[in-house]
Amino acid sequence: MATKKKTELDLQLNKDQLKASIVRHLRSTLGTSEQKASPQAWWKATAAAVNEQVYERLTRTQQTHFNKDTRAIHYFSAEFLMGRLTSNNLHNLSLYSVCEEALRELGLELTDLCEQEPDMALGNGGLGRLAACFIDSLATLNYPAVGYGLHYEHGLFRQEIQDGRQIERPDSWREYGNPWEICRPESVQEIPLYGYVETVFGDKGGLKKVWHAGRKIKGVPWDIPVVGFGGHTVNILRLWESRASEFFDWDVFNAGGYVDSQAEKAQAETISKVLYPNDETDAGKELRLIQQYFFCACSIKDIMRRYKRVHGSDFSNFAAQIAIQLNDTHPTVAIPELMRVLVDEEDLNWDAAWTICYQVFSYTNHTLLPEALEKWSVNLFEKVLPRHLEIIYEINARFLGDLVEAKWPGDDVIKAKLSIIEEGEVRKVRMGNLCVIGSAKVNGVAEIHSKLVKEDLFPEFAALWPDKMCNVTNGVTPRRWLLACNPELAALYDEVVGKEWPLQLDKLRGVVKFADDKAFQQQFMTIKRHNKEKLVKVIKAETGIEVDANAIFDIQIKRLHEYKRQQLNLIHIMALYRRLLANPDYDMHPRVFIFGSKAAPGYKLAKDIIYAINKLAERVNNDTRIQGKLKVVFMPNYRVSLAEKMIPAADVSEQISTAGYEASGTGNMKLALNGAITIGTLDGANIEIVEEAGAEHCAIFGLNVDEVKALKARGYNPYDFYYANSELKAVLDWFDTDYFTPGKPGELSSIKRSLLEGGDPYLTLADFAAYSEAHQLVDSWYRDPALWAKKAIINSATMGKFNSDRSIQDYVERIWKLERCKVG
Ligand code: GL7
Repeated sequence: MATKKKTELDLQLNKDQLKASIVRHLRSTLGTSEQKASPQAWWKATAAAVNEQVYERLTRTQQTHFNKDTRAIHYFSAEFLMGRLTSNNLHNLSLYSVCEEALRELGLELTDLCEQEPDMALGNGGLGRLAACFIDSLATLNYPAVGYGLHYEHGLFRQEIQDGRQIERPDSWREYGNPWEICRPESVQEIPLYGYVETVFGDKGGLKKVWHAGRKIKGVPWDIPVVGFGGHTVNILRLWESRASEFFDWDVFNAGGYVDSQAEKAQAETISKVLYPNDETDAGKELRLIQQYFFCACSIKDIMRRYKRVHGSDFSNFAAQIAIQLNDTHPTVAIPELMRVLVDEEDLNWDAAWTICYQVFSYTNHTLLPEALEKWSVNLFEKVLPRHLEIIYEINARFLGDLVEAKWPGDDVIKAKLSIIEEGEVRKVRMGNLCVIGSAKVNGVAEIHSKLVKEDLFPEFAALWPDKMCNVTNGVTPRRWLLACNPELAALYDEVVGKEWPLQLDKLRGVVKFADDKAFQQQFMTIKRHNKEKLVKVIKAETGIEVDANAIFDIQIKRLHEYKRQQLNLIHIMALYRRLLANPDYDMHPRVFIFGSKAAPGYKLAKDIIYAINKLAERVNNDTRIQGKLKVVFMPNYRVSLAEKMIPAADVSEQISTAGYEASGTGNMKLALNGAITIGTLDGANIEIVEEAGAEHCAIFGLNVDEVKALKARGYNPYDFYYANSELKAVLDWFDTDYFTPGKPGELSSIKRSLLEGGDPYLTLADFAAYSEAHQLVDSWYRDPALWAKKAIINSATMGKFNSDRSIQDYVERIWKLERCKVG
């Protein structure tokens, strides 16, 4: 105890020390002075001062893990949507208020300095943000873990809105330097690509495969320290940047082809240039396959290097030491890569190598959408990764020949379905099948989703391996998504349930007994009010739109996709507008509908929906006839740091996907945790949110998964709903006029067409009437302030299950079998 205290004291800075450190860094690291320093320089000096603490703990963590030779989880993900790190790191080191005071004495506001930090937007949406929450939880729970991914030079595009339309601009998150990353040239790797495979005689007799690469790429690792809450464990997120390797550079250069060598160099460096902006779809592009292979191969080499440092070439401990989680199918190529390294480079026989592989990997499925299950053409694979294609054929032959044949003798239909290779005009490698075959465990991300993975997506695999499929419901880190983003509510919870809730979110259940308490309700709603007032200012600054904090703030924030049904929200707002125009006394509490959403650049209809929301906003917000009862706001460039401002201010959370399509959702958890009431379908994690909060405290509407399936099976005809509901018909017909786009009729017609001629694949019209009723119910609840406060409090207080620490603990128990490792 005495020694523990000493180490903590050693590390804990006081205000004066931190202040001195910031000023010292301002001068010695940033080369400026208190008089001249820009806010940007002050932010970097602050980060440098914090890093002194971070690095000390990082070193201790690495030494402890090395000395104890611990088993570790390696989280492979093409995306880590980290957002900003300053406030997060300060909170996790318990330095936030110390830093706030130190800066105040220097005449600076910490919250202003935090605004200097660009978001690290190395992800598209939920999948990437989940990876970021998970590495936070792993460090917090003191598990040895490494995140592995790509060091994209440009993260997700910056969205500008011009005349209502989305314009994509490059994101340059590290243009002026990023204080949180450390380059590690000592751990550079070289990665082969292209070329051909030769069969030779091995040293020990027998045949051996040698892959002669056509090109080699250098992988440079950048480490982002991941500070656990409490500051004990600091793990790393290791991101690989591609560079031209000397291997080909010099060859071409010496042959006199300097310009060609420059072209190859540019191509090599293109690999980690930019994040693909497609959410839930696969571009099928060569560069994307190369990106995936590049970061997986670098990471496997890195794991090997570390393993061999201790165990040499004895691989008998490999599976006991190493667990690798594949975040979706994007890193699947790691499976044949590990086989290649073990068989071709380490000379293990196939069976020994496969036994290791099979135990090391597990796979998380994040979506049922067919367009997101990656398939690569065999030709492309053969060109880029010729040896891997051979290995995949071998895995497949053994799987079909042994396991499938034993279970379903002579059944070629099942074989065709389970094969890693899809036959057809263009033969394809099915990465989903490879993942399932090569993994010890396969999990979905919410109860209903995991059930559908088992029953609809991979039923034969589930029959073959009944224990392989499991569920781990997603979660979010309460440090970022309550403690840091909603400081007033966090302080209230500290008072009422004690300060342990950021680690034990279930403790918030202790708040439920105050849900009817008038004084508590008032405190809770005053905080909500303050958060709304702050958002009012942000909205004004970002869009020029004036909104009233007395209105209901109804928020839909997520990627734009037809299955998420922003178009349902849109047509409902149009219906409300019509009701108000038809009857100025139409009885409704004033509402502000707020959207935040990026569309994939090539997703035309999604972009049209953004345009329609903006055109509707222009019309509605400037129409004095409706007396300010309705406002529509589209917040440009939705990103993590904007989410942190919007979520605490939400009254209503829109979670309205077609049942069966949203694997989990995580925004739904963040909004409810901050006291928003969910309007939602019985989809993804909404189902579990309702279970926790109680059905009476959520506004659930629409078709459930079985009803969606049944309606589709019967044959859904959107015209049935169009003709049967005169309001719906009028709203859809409005899209063909120039009411929202003066002088340009038809500019919004694509939306109507998709909902009628297009067959409305996501059943928007089928759910419209129920959705409209749910809104009326929410409106009636809001007019009773005590009732509303109670529901909001209960929602927030019952979200303990959705702590990402709980998700990680589930992964540990069901899949990873890790031990915690206390760092002194
Ligand atoms: C997603 C799911 O759509 C989303 O529902 C889930 O919460 C998230 C994390 O598990 O994963 N799948 C996916 O491909 N993307 C997601 O956000 C991009």
